[in-house]
Amino acid sequence: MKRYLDVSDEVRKALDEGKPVVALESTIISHGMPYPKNVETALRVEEEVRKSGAVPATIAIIGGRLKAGLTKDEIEYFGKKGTAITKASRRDIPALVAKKEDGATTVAATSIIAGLAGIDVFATGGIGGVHRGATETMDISADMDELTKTGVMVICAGAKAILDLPLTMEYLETKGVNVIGYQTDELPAFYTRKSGLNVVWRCDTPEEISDIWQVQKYLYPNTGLLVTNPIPEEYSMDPVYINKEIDEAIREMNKLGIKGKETTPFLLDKIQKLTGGESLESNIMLVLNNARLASRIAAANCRK
Ligand code: PSU
Ligand code: MN
Repeated sequence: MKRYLDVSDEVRKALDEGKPVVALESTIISHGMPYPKNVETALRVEEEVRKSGAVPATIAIIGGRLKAGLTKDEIEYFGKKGTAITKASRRDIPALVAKKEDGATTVAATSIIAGLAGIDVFATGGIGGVHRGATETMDISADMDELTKTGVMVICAGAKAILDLPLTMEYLETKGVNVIGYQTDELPAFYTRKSGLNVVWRCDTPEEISDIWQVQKYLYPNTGLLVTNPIPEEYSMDPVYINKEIDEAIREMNKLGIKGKETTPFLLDKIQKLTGGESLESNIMLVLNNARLASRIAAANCRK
C-alpha cells in the first residue's frame, strides 16, 4: 500500500504497538463547517481523542497521496480552502490519486483509507443516507454501501433529518448492516436524541460493542458497523424548531435545483445559517462526544 498511502509516524507507531487509533474524516472540515470553526473543531476533536487515550488519524488526500494522520498545517489548509477542495467519495479516489490532487474524504472515502491503513474505528458527526425523495431522485449516499464493502466501524450521532430516516434504516437492513444504539433503543437524529425509530441492537458499554465487532470482523471482514451515539442532552436541540429549519433548507434547495454531491454541503450550510450558529454548536459537541466513545471502543478492541 506504500505506493499510494502515507501513514504518519505517530499513527504507524500506535498501530505497530497495538495501541488504539481513531480515524477522523476531512469532508466535515472542508464542506461541513465554516472557517475557522472547522479548523478549531478538527483540532479539538483530535485533542479529545488523545485525552481519551487513543491516537487520532485525520484522513484526507493531499497531492494524490492517501493520508492517515495529518499535521496541524494540513488541517488548517483543508479548513481554509474549504469547498475549493474536491469532496471525495469512493468513486473519486483513483482519479484524485492519478491526477495528484487534493480530496476531502467523506465517510465512505475515509473508511476506505482507514481500512487500508489498518484502522477499524472511525468517529464522525453524521453519516450520509437515503435522501428525502430518493424514490424519485435515487439520491442514496455512497456512505451506505461502503458499510457493505469495508470492515470499519463508524461512530456517529445518527443521521440528520435532511435524510429520510425510515428509508435509511430500511436500506441498511436490506444491505445487512447492523445499527447499534449506544445506551439507547432509539435511533438518534443528530441534533436530537430521538427519531421515533428503533436501532437494531442496543449496547450499554464500549466493551459490548467491541465484543460484537470481534465476531463480525471474523465472520464478515469486509462489512462495517454503524454505532449511533445520541447527542448529550444539554446540547440537543428542540426537535420542532430544528425540523422546521431543515424543511425550510430543503425547500430552498429544491427551488435552486441543487442536486448530487452538492446536496449535503448545501443543506449543512443553510441549516447553520438559518439557526444562527446554534446548530453548529450542537454539531461540534456531538462530534466531540463521538470521538470520546470511539476512543473507548478502540481501547476495548486493543484489549482483545
Ligand atoms: N452529514 C452530516 N455532516 C457531514 C456529512 C454528512 O451531518 O459533514 C458529510 C460526511 O462527510 C458524509 C457526507 O460522508 O457528508 C455525505 O455526502 P453525500 O450525502 O453526498 O454522500
Ligand atoms: Mn448523494
